[in-house]
Amino acid sequence: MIQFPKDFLWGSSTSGVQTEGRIEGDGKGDSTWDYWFKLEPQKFHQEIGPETTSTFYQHFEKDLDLLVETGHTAFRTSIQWSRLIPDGDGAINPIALEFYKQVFRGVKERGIELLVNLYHFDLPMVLEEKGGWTKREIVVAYERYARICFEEFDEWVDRWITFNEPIVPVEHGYFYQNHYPAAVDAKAGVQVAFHTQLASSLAVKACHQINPDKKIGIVLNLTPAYPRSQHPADVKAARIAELFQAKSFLDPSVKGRYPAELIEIIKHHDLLPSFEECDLEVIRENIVDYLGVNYYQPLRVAAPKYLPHPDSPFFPEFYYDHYQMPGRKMNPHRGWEIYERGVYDIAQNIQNDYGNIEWILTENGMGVEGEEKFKVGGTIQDDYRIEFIKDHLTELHRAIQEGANCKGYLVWTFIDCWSWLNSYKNRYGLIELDLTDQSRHIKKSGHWFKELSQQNGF
Ligand code: BGP
Repeated sequence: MIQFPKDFLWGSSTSGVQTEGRIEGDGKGDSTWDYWFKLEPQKFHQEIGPETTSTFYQHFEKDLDLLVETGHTAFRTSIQWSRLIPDGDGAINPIALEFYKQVFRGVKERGIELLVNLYHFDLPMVLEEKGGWTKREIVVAYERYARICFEEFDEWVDRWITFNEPIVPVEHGYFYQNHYPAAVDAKAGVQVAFHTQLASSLAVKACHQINPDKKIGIVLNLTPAYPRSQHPADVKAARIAELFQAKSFLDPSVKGRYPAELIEIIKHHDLLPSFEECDLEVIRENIVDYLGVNYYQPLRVAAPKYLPHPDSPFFPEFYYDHYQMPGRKMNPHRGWEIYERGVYDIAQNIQNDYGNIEWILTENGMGVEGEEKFKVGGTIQDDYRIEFIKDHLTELHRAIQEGANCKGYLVWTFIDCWSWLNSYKNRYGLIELDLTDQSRHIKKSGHWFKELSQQNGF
């Protein structure tokens, strides 16, 4: 039997924007997702937008009971900035304030550790219209929003999170066009990344000022970049891919400074962001207390085959090609590689290069398209998901035995949820959501997860 340390946390992660939905009179303002869906619904899988997410707003009490039924000892969700402060930096929406208080109180009443994230890809549209994360004013608005959250909800929140996967809106908003504003603009992207980091560091500072004992962290999608081979050109490609993908937020968040090589590359392409000297001091002095780590699939790269066209706008892929390893293990239902060993490697990296800072595996899971086909006798028999979780936990356990400072495992996700442009395409839940009537049905993995949690291992 694989046994985890005492008090190891078992639970799941989700976000406000992916679960709450919207109802008449709730006072919520538009986020970039609400706006983009109105503008271009065809971009969203089956044209299902964020207002139709899994109705957690109305059903949260029952959903919180399901947390207990599936053995949760920890739960992570996010506050929607556009719900709490509809125009981003103006008045607080009293209905939202009450809603989040009820939810957070409800989690605590059930004896569950609560992790609350302030930002899961969702900016109030009013702020986006003013230039969003490209403008310095946004940092001030975010800091104010963060302070309001700390002051209003601190008594229920065990751990705060400043941002979820902050590199994702940079990549997809300014390079690959899967997030609004769907631009191709490296200079803006770098500025957005810098402002996001500064905002995160300021939130850490504010949190500690309000409650010095409270833990605050950032959630990063960390994966080592695995080179195709040990050829120096492949190894260099992997090193640079990791600078962009992971270290761009990992180093300033945990070490308080940016990697010198990343700064050199950014400078070389004339992409340095504008900043003030005191910003660097804020980043240096306000490192996180812990890390959340999301891990789904490895990043494999090779040295680039071609030189970029001299007129091409800058892309990180000037430095590496994505690489598909022959014979890789696949999740055919999502099209992602499965590489459990990645968890161990992440743990080693944190242990050896990041001072063995405390961390929680905050997202890991298996997305499955067309999951209804695995339904037998009314229950989804998701043995593949159980196996996926077990295999990753085995690697995590190995790392903990070797000294990794990991305090918990949160699966993505508890009830099947809406996911950005993919909408409801890939199902990840321990609990099935029937979109026709919004009913919830515990999957085989949900029952198994309860045993896992109760036995603290498997
Ligand atoms: C993570 C995000 C989640 C969720 C998950 C699954 O990166 O933090 O919000 O969307 O990915 O993604 P997908 O539904 O695209 O498979």
